Amino acid sequence: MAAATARIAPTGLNAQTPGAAQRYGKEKLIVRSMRPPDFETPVALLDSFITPIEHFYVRCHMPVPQVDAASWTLKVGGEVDSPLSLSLDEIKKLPAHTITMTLECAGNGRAFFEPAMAGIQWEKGAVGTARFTGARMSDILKKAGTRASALNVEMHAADRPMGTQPAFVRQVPMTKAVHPDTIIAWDMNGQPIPLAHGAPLRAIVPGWEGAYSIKWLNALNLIPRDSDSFWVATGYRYPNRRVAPGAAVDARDMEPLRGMPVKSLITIPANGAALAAGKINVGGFAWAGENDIKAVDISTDNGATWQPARLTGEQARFAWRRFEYTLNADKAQSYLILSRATDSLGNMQPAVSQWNPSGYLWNQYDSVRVEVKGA
Ligand SMILES: Nc1nc2c(c(=O)[nH]1)N[C@H]1C(S)=C(S)[C@@H](COP(=O)(O)O)O[C@H]1N2
Ligand SMILES: [Mo]
Repeated sequence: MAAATARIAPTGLNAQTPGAAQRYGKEKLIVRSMRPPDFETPVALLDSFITPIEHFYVRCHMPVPQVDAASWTLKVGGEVDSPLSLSLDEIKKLPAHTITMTLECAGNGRAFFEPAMAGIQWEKGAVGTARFTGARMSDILKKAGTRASALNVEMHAADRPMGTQPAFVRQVPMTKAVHPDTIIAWDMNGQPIPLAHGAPLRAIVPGWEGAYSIKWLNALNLIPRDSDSFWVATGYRYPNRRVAPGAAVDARDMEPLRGMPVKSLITIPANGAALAAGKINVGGFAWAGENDIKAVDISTDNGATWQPARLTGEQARFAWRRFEYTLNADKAQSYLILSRATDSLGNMQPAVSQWNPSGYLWNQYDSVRVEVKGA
């Protein structure tokens, strides 16, 4: 667990590149990469159920494209009876559906794995919760007439690869594509989706890792097989068995990521805080992809004993749940506060995350250390 608390004041590239996140209105975020823009939310700014857009993390594999909403089209083709090209206005005429979703990058927490691997060194803040409004993907597919032969929906986007990078094409299996909560969104937190978050249209595939929620979406291609896109065939895969940290894993033993594992994040107090002895409010969020949160427990004795936290606030199927705990810190000493969530299927956060070659799904107990001073 030491790795999770070692980095007390994450700064990313901010010191070298002051204002790098300004053009996206993301001044308060940690710059992990400038080009393409990859910005992480400091944990202190995740202390609200809905993450305001200016605090919402940004993950881009390639530069943000130029978009024109007025001439935008979403093409639907492949295994359909009538291929379509829909304008934004036509899509907005379909029944609107709002989903409150916790979006998290599969690589959130990558920086804590030992041995380290290549990739954006996300710590705890490549996650946020927003309300997305859009049309159901199933309504759009129905318009085109889905054929029985369709197995997956390939999603294409307007961002263009850098150098030899393959285009960002992903697929979602038909069953998830037609789920009533899978939408094609034009609105985020009550405003048109901002450019960095995929304007004018993005897929929202709730409960699954963030890379399914394709930004700048411009085509759905129904296919009778698995996509041969690099980002499906090779990327976003996880070993089907436990492997030793640093081990090479055969490509045949790698399976696609789908839902997200149970996880918690302590948003108050801040790691490293100096506090007066007495009652300390501990709070944060817990989430588990498609599953609900059943319990969050807190330990202040390195995991020997656990006390239940209160689950409070709004409940939404694919969103994180607030937890609160009152710690009676009557001793002047150092406290390591651990949080451990359990989901509706009984899955519990592990004490140690399973290492994997791409550094995905880091979900071990969260921890913050605070120094309590006598009165
Ligand atoms: N077209 C496109 N869509 C994309 C990406 C991308 O690089 N290009 N990044 C994905 C990844 S890896 C994540 S985690 C989420 C991040 O969404 P956000 O930037 O709105 O937070 O978008 C996904 N959608
Ligand atoms: Mo991601």
